[in-house]
Amino acid sequence: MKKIVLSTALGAAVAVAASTAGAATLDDIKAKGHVQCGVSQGLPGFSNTDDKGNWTGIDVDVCRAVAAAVFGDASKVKYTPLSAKERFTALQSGEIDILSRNTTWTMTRDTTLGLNFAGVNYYDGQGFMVRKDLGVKSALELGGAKVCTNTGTTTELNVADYFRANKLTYEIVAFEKADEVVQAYDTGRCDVYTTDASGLYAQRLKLAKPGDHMVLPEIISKEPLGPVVRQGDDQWFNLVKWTLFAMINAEELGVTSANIDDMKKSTNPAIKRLVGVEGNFGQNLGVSNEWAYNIVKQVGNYGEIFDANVGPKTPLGISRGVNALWSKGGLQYAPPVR
Ligand SMILES: N[C@@H](CCC(=O)N[C@@H](CS)C(=O)NCC(=O)O)C(=O)O
Repeated sequence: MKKIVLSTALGAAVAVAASTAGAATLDDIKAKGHVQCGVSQGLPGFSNTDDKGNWTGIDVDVCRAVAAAVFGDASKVKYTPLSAKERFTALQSGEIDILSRNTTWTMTRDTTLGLNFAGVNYYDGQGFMVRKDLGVKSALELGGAKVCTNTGTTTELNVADYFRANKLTYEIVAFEKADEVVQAYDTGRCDVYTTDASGLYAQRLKLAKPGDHMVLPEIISKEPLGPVVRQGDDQWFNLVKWTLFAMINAEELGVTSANIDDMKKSTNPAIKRLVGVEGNFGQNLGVSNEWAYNIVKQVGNYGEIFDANVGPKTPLGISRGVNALWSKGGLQYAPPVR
């Protein structure tokens, strides 16, 4: 990371992390030619490598969209797989430019880590998975259970709150690596696997017999997941934030990767601004006015990205639910491009 050298009153030079002094992350990224993106170590639908070793997922698509906005080329991304525990340090130290790793926006993370959450690309909540033959139909029947989970996550605190509030005892079995949690649960070291509900659907695919397991109906927390950047660089923060907004606005306006070339001829002013034929919206972000055109053309609008990675036709099979657009009864809402 770039260091800024300040002179102190005593004349000694101190190096200050550029992140806290308004570092030009966008300039650094343009100079090195790629976006360095922190992702998970493998969570299907969110960030996971396919059989050719390519990263795919809804979180990966945020990184690709950012690269499309900056370079007009969604492939200019390098990935750093990170455990839950490692992720914030990697961003703080400048090892990565953006963290896009099923990370919950909480007040503590937002206010004490020197980081900013740029939005929410997936509204989630914590759930529980059990073996069907355990015979349990509700989380309220889990008193005395051994509960498997990941360290360094919001999950541990939520589970403690939930069991305490419901006067249930439990024993936590926690691991740093997600695959260790999956294996421990699959081999019967615990009765319950708890994490974000989307994570349960994703990790269930890795179990020896996915059909032998069920997700219980209770959702015990709010887990708004989204991309994170360092504090102190508003230009970069704006770029990541508006990349997300562009994908949501595109869906709302009916602009897709398939029709965006025709949409360039649209007479709708909101579409004209989004696709860059009117206004200087890209320039104001420090990139080309084709920024949103490139995002949608190369990566897709929010709905396309959701459907391709986690939607009903994927192995995860998740319906839009609260992740539907606000105009369709969901929570996904973006301020206008104008
Ligand atoms: N959203 C929660 C949980 C995130 C988390 O780390 N979940 C685990 C379980 S789904 C995970 O990502 N595993 C995949 C990995 O570590 O690569 C948080 O931000 O703390």
